[in-house]
Amino acid sequence: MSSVTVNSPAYADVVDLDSYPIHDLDSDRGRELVGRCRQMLTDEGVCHLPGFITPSAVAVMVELATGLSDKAWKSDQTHTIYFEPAAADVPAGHPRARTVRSAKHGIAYDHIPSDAPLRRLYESDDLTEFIRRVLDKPVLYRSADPLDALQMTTFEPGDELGWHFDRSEFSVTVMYQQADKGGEFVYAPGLRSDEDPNYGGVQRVLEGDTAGLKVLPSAPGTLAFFHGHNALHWVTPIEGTTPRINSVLTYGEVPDMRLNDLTSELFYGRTSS
Ligand SMILES: O=C(O)CCC(=O)C(=O)O
Ligand SMILES: [Fe+2]
Repeated sequence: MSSVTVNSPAYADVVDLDSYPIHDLDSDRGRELVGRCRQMLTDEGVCHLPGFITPSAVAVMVELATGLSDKAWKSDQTHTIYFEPAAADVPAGHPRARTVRSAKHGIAYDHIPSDAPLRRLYESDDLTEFIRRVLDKPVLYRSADPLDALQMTTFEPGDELGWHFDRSEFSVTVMYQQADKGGEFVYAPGLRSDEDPNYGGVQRVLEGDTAGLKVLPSAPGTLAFFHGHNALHWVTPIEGTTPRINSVLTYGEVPDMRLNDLTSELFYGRTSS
């Protein structure tokens, strides 16, 4: 009798592979999944996949983040929405002159145990390939940064991320725990384009106009892709007592992507070199 050995991926307990067959991307179901994600990204600038991470893996990550809280680096800074120095040669209230506040607690990659569910998933080539296909990139690499490649962020009560446009073209996040209140990811899809900075529209949002804003559904276990370069977004201040906990998964189109020392000091309190 012949036997067939089915190799189970190292992340088989981490991803709901029935709904999200990232181990089998060339199958009909795999192709359908990638197609659906690309369509969502094109239509909405975001793609959110609820229940991507299994509840048991989510629970382990929450426990890990809680146990590592004394290793989390608290950053609290003001910056412009463009992460550039505030402009002095524009009228008061202009988006280039305004500053916002961002406060969060970052747990570096090297504190996350190598058998942690999200590390096993992040370090698999299957996930990188799934993300590459959804983003339609010719090549995609995991970040080479020992602190930033896969981190966990805890947003404690009072923490927030001020309005900003990401410097990078896209981001990939996984949600583990939502706050009781606040901690919502609010965004303005397509508010600017590479051709048009739309300062008037940006100023209106900064002054409190909520027309056109959306909230990203972020139940625990959701994996999200987000084009944050042209969509202004913020994470609203955390209220209540439960921290918001998530991970950002970092990728690049070059193999040796790392943070510069200044950014590393800011977000992790140290450099990796
Ligand atoms: O925490 C989030 O959901 C988004 C984080 C974000 O916008 C960023 O890191 O630039
Ligand atoms: Fe962002």
